[in-house]
Amino acid sequence: MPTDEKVSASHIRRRFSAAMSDMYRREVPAYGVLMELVDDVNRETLEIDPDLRERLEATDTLARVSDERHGAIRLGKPDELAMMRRVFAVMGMAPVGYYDLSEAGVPVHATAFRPIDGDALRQNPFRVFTSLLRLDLIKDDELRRQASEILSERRIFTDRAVELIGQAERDGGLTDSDANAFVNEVLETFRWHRNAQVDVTMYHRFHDAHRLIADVVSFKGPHINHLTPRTLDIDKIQAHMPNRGITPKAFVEGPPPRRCPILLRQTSFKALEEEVLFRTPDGGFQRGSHTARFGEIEQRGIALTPKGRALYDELLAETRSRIRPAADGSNAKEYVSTLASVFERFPDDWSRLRSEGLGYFEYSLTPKGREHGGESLDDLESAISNGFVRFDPIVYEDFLPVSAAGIFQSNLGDGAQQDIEASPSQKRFETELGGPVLNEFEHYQKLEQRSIEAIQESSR
Ligand code: OOG
Ligand code: NI
Repeated sequence: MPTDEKVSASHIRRRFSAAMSDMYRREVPAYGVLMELVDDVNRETLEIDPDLRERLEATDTLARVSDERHGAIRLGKPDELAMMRRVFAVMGMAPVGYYDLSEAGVPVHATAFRPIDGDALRQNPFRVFTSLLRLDLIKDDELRRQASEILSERRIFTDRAVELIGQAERDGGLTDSDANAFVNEVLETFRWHRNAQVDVTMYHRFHDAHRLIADVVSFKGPHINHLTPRTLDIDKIQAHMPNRGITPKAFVEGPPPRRCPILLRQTSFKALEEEVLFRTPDGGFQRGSHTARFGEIEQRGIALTPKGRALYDELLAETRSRIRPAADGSNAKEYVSTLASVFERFPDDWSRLRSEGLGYFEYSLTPKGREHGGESLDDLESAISNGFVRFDPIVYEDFLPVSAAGIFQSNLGDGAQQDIEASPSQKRFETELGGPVLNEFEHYQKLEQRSIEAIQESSR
């Protein structure tokens, strides 16, 4: 094999995802425990639910589940975001969706970098929720100036990483050995650094303005703050976590338990109180602590159409107007039962979700449809009722802003929510990113449409 042959972007992504998982397992032991629990529960779930197994096999997505995870980082300045876009591009990950978390009291906006086409997702669906701190939301002028000065001096990428990114862009990819070097260099950016770049007084001033500002500005880089495996039964995981010494947050974020899962359900736990070393005026260091990293678990369901999403948002808002989940978890039981009763209005079978246009589906020929040949399949509905065509839910590959805010809050501490003012600024985010984010609804729509066209073409 010639040595200048390039490996695929998906290959680099798979390697990076595995390397991150190894690093996180070493740094955060609870993550390893969670991975074992997830493996056990996924195996059991597939044993007792042959329909689910059949569906995952038919859509060729069974293999990816056990290897599936997402991570999250918080960046401090626009040039970090722009470079991160280039890093992820080398791994075949593009920015999808815009999340304005300021509406939920968290001073960041965000996107998710992830693979987008079906093949790449099947090979490895690794994604990273990437937020950018909104310094403009710091009200105190002096504090804002100090934060921006500290950030302006930091370099979160190694020189070699930047070189390899440029090389990959120029040459249209990386060779096997350069891909290895790239993964190792980029891993440095995500690693935890115990030495803070501020003193303890400054840390507390940032912390008092917003805990998230302290987490981003006080450290040398955007440490990966969680890595989330995908489970096929989140309620079982939530129930079993305490048996393995892990205490989850009080309730699962997102929709209630259902027969037909929609969107995304997530729960998290505090993983570590880190020992950190703050600077001292004499050039030395002083011990302190910081909670940066946590654990999370998620279950994914069908991607909803704008109509389905509007219904989801409406029912979630109605639930929250009746009962606001308390930060300390004290009313979690009532919240969960209110959520379940309000969501009774959301249809819970695949046929109705489809006929009411609430979710996106992938259509494919059944064995009977493949044999039948000749006849036109242009009338999709009769092809379905004749058993020639089947439909399967398209998995939601993205995130939910209200859930994300709940995850942020639960891990920043149980204190009262800190107030900041909201303002939507997708345009500015895209300028800083260096390109537009993909609209997730248009993308799911396209996937559905393509599956229909493929069937129709095959019958011509
Ligand atoms: C990101 C929180 C969002 C999710 O799964 O919704 C997130 C963060 O805490 O930095 O990861
Ligand atoms: Ni997450």
